[in-house]
Amino acid sequence: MSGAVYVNGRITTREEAAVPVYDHGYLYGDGIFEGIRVYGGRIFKLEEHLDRLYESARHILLEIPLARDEMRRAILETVRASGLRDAYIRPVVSRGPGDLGLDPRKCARPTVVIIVDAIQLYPAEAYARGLRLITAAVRRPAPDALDGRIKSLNYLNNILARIEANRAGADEALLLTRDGYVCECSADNLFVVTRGEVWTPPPHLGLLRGVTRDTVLALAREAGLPAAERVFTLHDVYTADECFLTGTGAEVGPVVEVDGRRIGDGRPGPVTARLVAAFRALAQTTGTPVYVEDPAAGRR
Ligand code: PXG
Repeated sequence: MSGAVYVNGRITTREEAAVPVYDHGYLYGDGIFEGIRVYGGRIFKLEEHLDRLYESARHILLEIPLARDEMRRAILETVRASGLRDAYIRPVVSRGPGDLGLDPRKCARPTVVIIVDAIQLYPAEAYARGLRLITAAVRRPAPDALDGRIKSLNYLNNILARIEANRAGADEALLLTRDGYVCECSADNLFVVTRGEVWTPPPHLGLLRGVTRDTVLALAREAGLPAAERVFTLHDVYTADECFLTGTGAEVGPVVEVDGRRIGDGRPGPVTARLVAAFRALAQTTGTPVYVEDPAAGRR
């Protein structure tokens, strides 16, 4: 058995875990999720991921049937049940089983799933040589269509972009806003480094405000680098000294080519390398410990 899965209060195996086909998460993508990493038995940025989970729920008027403390406890219990010290955690809260109409009022109780499994790492070779991106023809939805800050179960836009990248033989797709500004990648945020300044687009453009993104902005500032949210175009990407992407799965990944243009000298850059090292150090040394007695449960 690999991993453990919590479904509505019961922890089971990957093989046995199931949700009803009438769940509106399945029928309509009506729900939200998170992607969290466990490094060396510690959950990285758990509180930030919980913040975003509850904010996404609030936006879509989904009442998570667990209070935040209960959700935190359920996540910890599921990781413990998996026995894994390095893992990927996927909490998913969907509208729950309803009927075939999309009206969420038919769904009596949201479904809560927490998947804990081994992490599928990107090949180390991709980090050493750097990633190649293409700009997708498909655009990120405008925030007044579907705000990218909701980490929703509607990933078709991202998947269409990813298919474009796959068909072009690229590692990832870069998506623009309706107005042509750089937004984010299919499952990662994007940064450029130009003349020592670190830029990433602001969340109101309709991107997911990545936990890794916010962490890297803070690490850059701690390292004394000017780091800012800026609205910019592909011109700024093509002419950047360095480019990298950030995400829970990818961590900090150097980008060396975008739309056939070599970025900088075509190799992972020094600022990126510093941020990769700073991020790894933080991920290995901080986080919520999983395998210690829960202080609340410890009172006898
Ligand atoms: N933008 C989008 C659209 C995302 O889905 C990020 C940015 C980065 O956010 P974090 O908080 O992870 O720094 C994501 C990340 C995966 C995976 O397996 C990641 C995401 C979604 C699905 C899978 O890496 N989201």
